[in-house]
Amino acid sequence: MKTICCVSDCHLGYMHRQKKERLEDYEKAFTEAVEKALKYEPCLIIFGGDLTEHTRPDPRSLKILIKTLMSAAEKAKVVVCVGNHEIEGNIRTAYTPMFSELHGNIHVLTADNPHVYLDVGDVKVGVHGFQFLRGKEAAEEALKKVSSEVRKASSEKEKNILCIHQAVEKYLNPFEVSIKALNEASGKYDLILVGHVHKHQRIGEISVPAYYIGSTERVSFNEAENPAGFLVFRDGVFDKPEYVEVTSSSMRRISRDLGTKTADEINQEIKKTIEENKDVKCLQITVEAEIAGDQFEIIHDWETRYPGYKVLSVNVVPRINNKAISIEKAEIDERLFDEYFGKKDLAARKDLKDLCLKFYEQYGRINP
Ligand SMILES: [Mn+2]
Repeated sequence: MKTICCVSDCHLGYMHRQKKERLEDYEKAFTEAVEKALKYEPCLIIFGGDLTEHTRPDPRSLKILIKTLMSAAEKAKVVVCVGNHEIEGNIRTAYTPMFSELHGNIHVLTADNPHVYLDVGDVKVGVHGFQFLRGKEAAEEALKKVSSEVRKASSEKEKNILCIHQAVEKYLNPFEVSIKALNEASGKYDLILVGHVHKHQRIGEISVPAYYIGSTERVSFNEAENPAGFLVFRDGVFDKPEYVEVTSSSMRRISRDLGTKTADEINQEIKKTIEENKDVKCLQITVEAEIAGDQFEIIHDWETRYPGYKVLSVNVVPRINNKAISIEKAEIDERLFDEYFGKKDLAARKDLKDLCLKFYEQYGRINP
């Protein structure tokens, strides 16, 4: 048996942090993963779901997806699992099952059509699975039913692979598939592939080789430390896959406690951190500090100041000491509005101040 490649969670069409610049990252990572996968001359490419971010993908993402799947299908058998991002209410609202119509080599796994048997060289490979199912009961029942229909491989010339897109116990909470349920099903399979959790990892609790395939590009700063890539199984060996990285936008998250600092000192610290990390494309800085003096001076428009980043997210979390909690009672009057507008550099905006004052008079007073 030749090589099998697995690609998952590409999230085409995702606009991370509303940044248009991020759209191309998901596109590039997806096309690069498939192009690189094809260089391994695989007999089979398995897609683990969530290929698109939205249930109704934008035309550009859909075009790229169709084009890429069609070109892959010219060179290999293609099996596609349907992820939660591709389904709105139920499987009828998903576009993904239609991809079966595109090419004789493309098979989409759904609960209505959960088995495909492929002649791969001299080996018959059964790929089994179903679309993402919400809820533990539905997912475990489908797993049980689908697995009961699988005939366990009786020789080296037969292999069975399960491919699902679900949260497995211990890997994500809430989960739909328990370790127990997956282990009970695992006897029928030689390999279990799962999409949904974006970090590539082996699901070590299962008695056969089982893996989260992993995503091709990160969708959140929580994934900053994850590699981005796809999986390659060579020569029918399932317990030692190769993880091939693809180009992704480098990401880093930095978290610091600055103790007690003035707004100016906090700004300087943030500026230094931003300038020290220009080697990454996506940077998140979280700074916790007890702010001495005025908070108004804290800078918020770092993204406009440093346009070289694709995403630059700076959060200042003020830590409140007990002293600060004893709130000074202040009378809200025009003088206070003047002070606020002065500190915000908006003294010239008398119109805005008057409007705020008017709204306060109209809606804000507790005792009119
Ligand atoms: Mn998912």
